[in-house]
Amino acid sequence: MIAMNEARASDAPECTVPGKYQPLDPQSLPTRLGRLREMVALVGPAKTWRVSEVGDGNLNLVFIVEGSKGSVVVKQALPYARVVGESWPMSLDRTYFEYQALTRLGARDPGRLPTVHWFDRTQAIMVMEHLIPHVILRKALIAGRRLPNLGEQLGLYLARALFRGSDFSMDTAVRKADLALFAGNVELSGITEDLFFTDPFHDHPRNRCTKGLSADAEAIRGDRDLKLAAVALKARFCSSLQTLLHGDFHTGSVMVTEADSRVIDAEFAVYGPIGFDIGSLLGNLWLAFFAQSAHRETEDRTAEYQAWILGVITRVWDTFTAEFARLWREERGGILGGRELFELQGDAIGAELALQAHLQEIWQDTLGFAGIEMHRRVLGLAHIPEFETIADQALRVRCERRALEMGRYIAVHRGKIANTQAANDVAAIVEARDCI
Ligand code: SR1
Ligand code: MG
Repeated sequence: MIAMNEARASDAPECTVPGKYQPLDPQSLPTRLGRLREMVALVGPAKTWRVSEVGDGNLNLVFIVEGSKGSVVVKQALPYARVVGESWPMSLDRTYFEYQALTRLGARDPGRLPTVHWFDRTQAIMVMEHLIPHVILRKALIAGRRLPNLGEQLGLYLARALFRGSDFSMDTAVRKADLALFAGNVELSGITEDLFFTDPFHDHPRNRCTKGLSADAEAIRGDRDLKLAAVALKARFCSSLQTLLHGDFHTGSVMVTEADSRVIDAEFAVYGPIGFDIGSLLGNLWLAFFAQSAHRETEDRTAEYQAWILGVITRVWDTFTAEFARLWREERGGILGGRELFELQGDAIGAELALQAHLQEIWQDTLGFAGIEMHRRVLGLAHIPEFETIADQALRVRCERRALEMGRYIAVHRGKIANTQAANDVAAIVEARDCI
């Protein structure tokens, strides 16, 4: 890491536009960042730069800057939500929270997040490592690529980041200060509270769905058991502040090669329940599962690739639990360490039972959050390319309806589904139903 200094912009004001925030564009970027020594060291002289804007997310500008020495990513927040436009104003502070989160999550599982080279709070700019030849995991799942290390790497990341950011690990004073810091990320937490847990279950103008699904959406708004699950899970998200979450850990927040998986886009970071990040990821993997019949050429290929996705889900969870258990045994400390009650009294079994109780609770939360994620990606504002790229509307409706059916089942029955095998069986049964 070269530098991460909020004061840097005022030390060297000629490096950026002094004073007021201004959005970058490919033409102005070399002039505005061309004298920044971190940029020159990594990319080369500004006259050699080629700049392209590649952001395809819902919120920010993302530029790739290539030059004679190398390349970097420059990410900048806009003062509004890109997906909607200027009618949805947003503060620029999300870059500050993302910078703080990337630093912490990166230290908890070294090598799994991009290096941050430079950060400017006023301009809401981060200069980061350009991950090449990585692609967004969603795109790899649409293309049907098999990634042999994916499940293990993401399971390890989840265990390390979520355990080491929790009261099982952190020093009390640091943890409380951090809790206060990320409590300030109110705008983005508010988006999750509304878009994830509430919008899909009532008639909100932000919502949209595929034409043939309007009746399904209406039925969901009248589904009391599902809405009870949604409000209970929202309460857990808001009140169970177990760890520092990535906060938006879907398959668009992971970049992959055959060998490597990297975690990006942590601007939604906030303290919340451990199962939230895991559920977001597994929910998106199940969504990818239900989209496959539209993206593979034959039924056999669909079934083979779907089996691979279900295997990844099992691998993520098994790796997560094994690593979480190792950290529990070897690193446990902090406010909730509790060794005085168990190991220090010679009661190793008690410590294992406490671990199992936590894992059980995390699994139940994981299923619940996955089920809600599967609803909001079909009925809410933020949809996913796995479904949006299906040109045949009738087929898209079938895929999305199956996702809703599974999402409902695992959210409502989250206390009764024993393990990933049972959850994957639900996916397979729903996929096989031809009345849908
Ligand atoms: C207005 S932001 C909509 C969604 O995009 C982000 O990626 C988050 O998932 C958020 O819910
Ligand atoms: Mg994002």
